[in-house]
Amino acid sequence: MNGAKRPERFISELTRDTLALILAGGRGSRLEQLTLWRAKPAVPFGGKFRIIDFPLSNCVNSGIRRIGVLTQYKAHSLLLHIQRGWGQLSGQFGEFVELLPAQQRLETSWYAGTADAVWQNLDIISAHNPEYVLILAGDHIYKMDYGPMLAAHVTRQADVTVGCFEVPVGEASGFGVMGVDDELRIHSFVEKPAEPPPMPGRSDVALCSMGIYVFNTRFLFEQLYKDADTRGSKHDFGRDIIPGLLERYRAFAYPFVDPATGGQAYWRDVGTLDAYYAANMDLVGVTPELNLYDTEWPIWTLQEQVPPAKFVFDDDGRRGMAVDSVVSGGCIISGATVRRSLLFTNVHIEAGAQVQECVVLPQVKIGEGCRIRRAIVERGCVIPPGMVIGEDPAADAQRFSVTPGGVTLVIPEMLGQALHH
Ligand code: ADQ
Ligand code: ADP
Repeated sequence: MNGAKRPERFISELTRDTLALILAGGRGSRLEQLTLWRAKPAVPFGGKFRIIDFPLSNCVNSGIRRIGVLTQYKAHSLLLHIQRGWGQLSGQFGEFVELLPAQQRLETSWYAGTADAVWQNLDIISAHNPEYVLILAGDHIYKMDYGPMLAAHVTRQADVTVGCFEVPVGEASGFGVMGVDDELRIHSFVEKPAEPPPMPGRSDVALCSMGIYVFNTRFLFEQLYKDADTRGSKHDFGRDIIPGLLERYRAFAYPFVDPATGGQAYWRDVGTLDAYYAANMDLVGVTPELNLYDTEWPIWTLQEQVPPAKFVFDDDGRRGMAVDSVVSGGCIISGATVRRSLLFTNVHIEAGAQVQECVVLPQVKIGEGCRIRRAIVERGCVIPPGMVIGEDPAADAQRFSVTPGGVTLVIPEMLGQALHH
């Protein structure tokens, strides 16, 4: 192993020898109307990003610059974002983000499970000839250096390494739950168990899979060939591949901890509208858990050509202002007040409007005198003057969609507006 000879280059040689595959093709319907026409990884997040920018940035910042994105359902918006925003990794110096849509080849069909999605791209993976394949989900929000995970994988002589973190037992049934020995070797793995087994000596937490995996390439191929021939397999990493290899092969867990504190790191699967809303709202605080201003670990995205945000008095001398808020480029706030909100690109808010605790996606217009609180406003909505949202849940439920947590989701169709963008 090269690491023994040149320790200072150990990790960078591993990352250079790795191909990342980002799975971005699941149906992901729990974000409801936000995923009506776009895949979950393409959903806007954090004022100017898309969810997929997080795993993509993690790869680039980790030094993994060969990346395939496996797309399937409702991929148009995602494809445009990646082509426009990530096209600069265009093959020069061997770096690329390659789009791998389903149904590209004869005799294959739509991707069945996650393993099938990778299986259908075996020839493309082979052509790149990586030593390791890092499999990631396109819909998780976190900042992670994959280098140390690769290093742990190689040092332990693992066949596969699974990223993991601790989850309260009551919330663990949505995950793959594993049992490990003192060396972190995985001895059991159950996908989404109804009764998640807790960690030994810690009855309140379960050790869960993040759905991210490092494989030795040859080993991955062997497992995928075997799985393709297995009757009854759903061709899914969590359901079939990982549980099926534990007995004979070396599978290890890699705990995702915050390198600064040694404690659990920030990781979110913004699976529901309430979780999506909470994760966005978190960012308007003074010191959010997820720091987007960290120059050590920038989150890269499509930089749209927009003018700076602008705040002006209206004709009646009312001040246009935003406090405790994130305001993106192209926004104009004219004699309106914005509090504890995120405004994505090109949001215009007219005189006298009050916007509080809202997540406002790009290209929205909020008319004069509107009062809106605790809402997610979808891209392209034009809120007519004087409309009140978020003050009367029963009335809102008639016109809009209200989450169990009491957040109102507004999309153009609910306002009687044609598709717009
Ligand atoms: P889930 O999140 O339920 O569990 P899944 O629905 O398979 O896993 O999605 C994983 C990723 O793959 C998502 O990014 C999704 O978009 C994508 N995907 C799903 N089906 C796809 C397909 N056919 N083609 C391409 N992409 C596809 C997984 C693991 C659990 C783990 C959780 C952590 O199975 O063990 O605990 O992730 O969130
Ligand atoms: P977004 O940034 O919100 O993902 P884009 O401007 O990137 O939207 O558009 C991506 C593609 O998504 C568009 O070309 C269009 O095909 C589709 N699209 C945009 N808005 C809608 C909509 N309201 N309903 C259906 N498809 C839409």
